[in-house]
Amino acid sequence: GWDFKGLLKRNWLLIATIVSVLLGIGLGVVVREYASLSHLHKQYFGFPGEILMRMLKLVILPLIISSMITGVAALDSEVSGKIGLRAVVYYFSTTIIAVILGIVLVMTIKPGVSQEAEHIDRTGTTPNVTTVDTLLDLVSFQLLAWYQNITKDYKIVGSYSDGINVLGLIVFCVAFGLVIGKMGERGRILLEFFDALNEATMRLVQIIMCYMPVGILFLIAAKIIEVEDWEIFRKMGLYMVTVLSGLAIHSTICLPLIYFAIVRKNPYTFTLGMAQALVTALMISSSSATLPVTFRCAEENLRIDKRITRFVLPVGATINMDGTALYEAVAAIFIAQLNDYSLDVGQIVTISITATVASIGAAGVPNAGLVTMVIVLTAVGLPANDVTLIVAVDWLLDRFRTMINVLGDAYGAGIVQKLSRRELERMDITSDVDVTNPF
Ligand code: DAS
Repeated sequence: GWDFKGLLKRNWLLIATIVSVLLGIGLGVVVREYASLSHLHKQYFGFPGEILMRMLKLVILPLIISSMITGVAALDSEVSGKIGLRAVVYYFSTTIIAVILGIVLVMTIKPGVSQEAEHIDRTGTTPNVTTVDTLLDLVSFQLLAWYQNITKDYKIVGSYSDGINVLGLIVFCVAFGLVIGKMGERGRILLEFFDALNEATMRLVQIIMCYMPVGILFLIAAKIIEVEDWEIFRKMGLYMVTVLSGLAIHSTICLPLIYFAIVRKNPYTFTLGMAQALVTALMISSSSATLPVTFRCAEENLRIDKRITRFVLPVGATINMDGTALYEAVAAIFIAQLNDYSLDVGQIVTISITATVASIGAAGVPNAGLVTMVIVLTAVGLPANDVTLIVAVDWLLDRFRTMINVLGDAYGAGIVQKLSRRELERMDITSDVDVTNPF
């Protein structure tokens, strides 16, 4: 028969989260309509949501450190090299597919052609970010600075290096993990320490997730109260439709097809298993802050091997952003269309390459993609200042592209696990350090 109670029990958190999204929207609309809150009161109103964001941000540091270090150290370097290579091939190919999809859509729909651009405010300062900054961040990880930055808000305008540098953290953890893996008996102590740290962190995450429905309710309600210009959505309608349909096609057709071709299992069951992480990403627009939930969904619901998730998810949350890449390509060509600037084939190719680079360089925090847009615009000679044309709707698009970024990482874990099953099986027989047991 149909086990309705069991279904409710297993998915209560997801159901509660979805209900709270709906309640939050309702509450936001009502308060916006009937109460005029002062600035201070708006802040109080946003408080429960802010708490959720901060709790999630706090656990990602121990989570990334413990999962990356144990993930790398538990595999021998040959195996981790192979798994890493597969992950990188997956990241790249799916990002390129997303970019191409975006370009095809924006060139067919032409959202920027013959649209009245003077409605849109053209003033603003230019964020500055270069490819060199991105490269430097690989080796400029500072723990304390990182912790300070993670707790303050990410600013759109300002130096890119002021943001959260997860990339540098990952590079450090990979190096550290490789060294531990080679240390023999003494390294084992550290490995066990970080493994226990990981377990403790995941238990904290479990507690935080119980608070999630409350936090999310107020996050979305506060956002609805705060938005000043709803009219802009109508003006930018076609542009938003282009980005959103690209994201929809990528997540419901492209990624599932690749997954099915390789894993031979139902991709939509897979997507459903990730639902909690997807809703979270949609609500908080940060892949990094969603990471704790991504981990839980992938390991608990989809039963993906921890040796894979510990490796593929944190790196994916930082460099694999299909949604952002698609968005960057669409936005750049949209801006070209607004400027009556015709692009030749070479420039289109440049856009696809720089959009990929810009998505890799974007940190997994809100609006990061908007900052790295500058790389794409300047590469084809468009005014970098024109990012300001799309700022007003970015808070909404950011949510959706973050959701697709997270989904892409999860599919990556599923696919890399399938491709690495032989190595994993061989390790099951020879290895005695067990990091695979769910707690
Ligand atoms: N919001 C982002 C993320 O966390 C990146 C972006 O701004 O595109 O995935």
